[in-house]
Amino acid sequence: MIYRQDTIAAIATAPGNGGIGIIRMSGPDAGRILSGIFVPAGQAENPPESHRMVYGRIADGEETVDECMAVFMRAPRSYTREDVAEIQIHGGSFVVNRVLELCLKQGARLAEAGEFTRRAFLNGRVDLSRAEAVMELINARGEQAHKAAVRQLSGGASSFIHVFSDKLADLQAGLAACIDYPEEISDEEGAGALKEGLENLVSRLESAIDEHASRLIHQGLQIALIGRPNVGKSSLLNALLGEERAIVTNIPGTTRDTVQGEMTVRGVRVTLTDTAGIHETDDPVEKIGVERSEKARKEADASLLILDGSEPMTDTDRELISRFSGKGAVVINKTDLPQVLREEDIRGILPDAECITVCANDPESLKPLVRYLEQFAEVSDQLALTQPRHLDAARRALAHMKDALKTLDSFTPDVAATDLQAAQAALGEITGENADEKLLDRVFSRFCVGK
Ligand SMILES: Nc1nc2c(ncn2[C@@H]2O[C@H](COP(=O)(O)OP(=O)(O)OP(=O)(O)O)[C@@H](O)[C@H]2O)c(=O)[nH]1
Ligand SMILES: [Mg+2]
Repeated sequence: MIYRQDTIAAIATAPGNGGIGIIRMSGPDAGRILSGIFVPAGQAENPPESHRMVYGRIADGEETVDECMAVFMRAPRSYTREDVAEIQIHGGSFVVNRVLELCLKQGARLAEAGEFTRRAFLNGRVDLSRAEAVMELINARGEQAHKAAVRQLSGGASSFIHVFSDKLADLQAGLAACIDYPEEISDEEGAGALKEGLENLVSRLESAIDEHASRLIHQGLQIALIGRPNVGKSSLLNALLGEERAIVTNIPGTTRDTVQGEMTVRGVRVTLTDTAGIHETDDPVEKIGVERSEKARKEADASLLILDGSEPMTDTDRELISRFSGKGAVVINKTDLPQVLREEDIRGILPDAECITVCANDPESLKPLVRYLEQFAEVSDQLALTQPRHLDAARRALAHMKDALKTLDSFTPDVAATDLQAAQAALGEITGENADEKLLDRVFSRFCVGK
């Protein structure tokens, strides 16, 4: 594995102006470079004593570039397990870039995306799944995503994989015994015990691969609001979001394109898509809008078919109800007005329809609808594997284990042994025990520079 032992530097804070900007360096020359540009106030050592924040200034020759706080962390007690220096200056983008340039001039190399964390991994401070959790935590956009990242960062995925792969190793040892001592262990006897153990592991791994939960955590829930024009789709979107996101008028056809907004339900990010009212039209713009409504409905995890409770059912309503497939509920809106639409009429067309009544003008009336959405947002907070990359590796491991089960049936233990080896290798990709340069490039390219 290529590991360049040079000193890297990067801006660790987000681009743009901010209260504080941080420049970070890691590598054998971090201390030397820091002392080349840092002038501590008073009599402090330079580079400063390890793990001590020291006030001073950054100087370019005689010129003062900024006031700063600097800290030097001697290896191995640092994020990367190398010598690390961090400089906190005022967070203007010009000054931050200027200090970075000074570090580069003194011999540092500009870090690549995720290179600090990659070094932490290569130096054995964290395994791959914990290294990835750093980025998951930075990218978390909801409570559930945050919780999953913290679990992963504290070793949730790693310990699950370690325990699991130890059990798999026990089975591999048993299998090796069957292969090596065929006269002592009969095929039926050996394969029988192994099969039971393997079936057990297969079902454990199967329940750990929860695609739906992983999608909820990483992409959130997609909900489409559909219906004919003027039933109150945009009003409902605004009411759920608690803001005037979409234009609402009493003119049918107000919404011509999809409009999205985000809310949080049970810590899961929910994207609501308001759509153009579905109706027969020759208007080319409206036609595209209607097509987009259909697309939003198909792509959503669930849809809400909105009806106007104060009006009799129209042909379009009837058609939409009869075509309403997949997950979702029929929402009867405008309950503040005299009601002419009856739930029985809806169930006459769609017997199992889940009907919810609301008034978009009354936030209190939305509670049953929000409770309905909550059932789609349930995520166990015990999940060990939540990241798509981990699920992909676990799925491959599972497939190899199932292949091994089949080959055990046909008493070919040596083939099963190869399958179990492949399963172990796939699991090793999760923790990084089995990670090549390409895999690491793929993982760390998702990181930001400076992390
Ligand atoms: N009384 C009453 N009026 C409502 C309610 N919800 C929406 N409206 C009114 O119904 C009209 C249409 O509302 P919109 O939210 O624009 O309807 P839409 O389904 O988005 O319509 P299009 O964008 O044309 O497809 C507006 O005049 C709203 O004020 C409600 O719960 N009660
Ligand atoms: Mg609308």
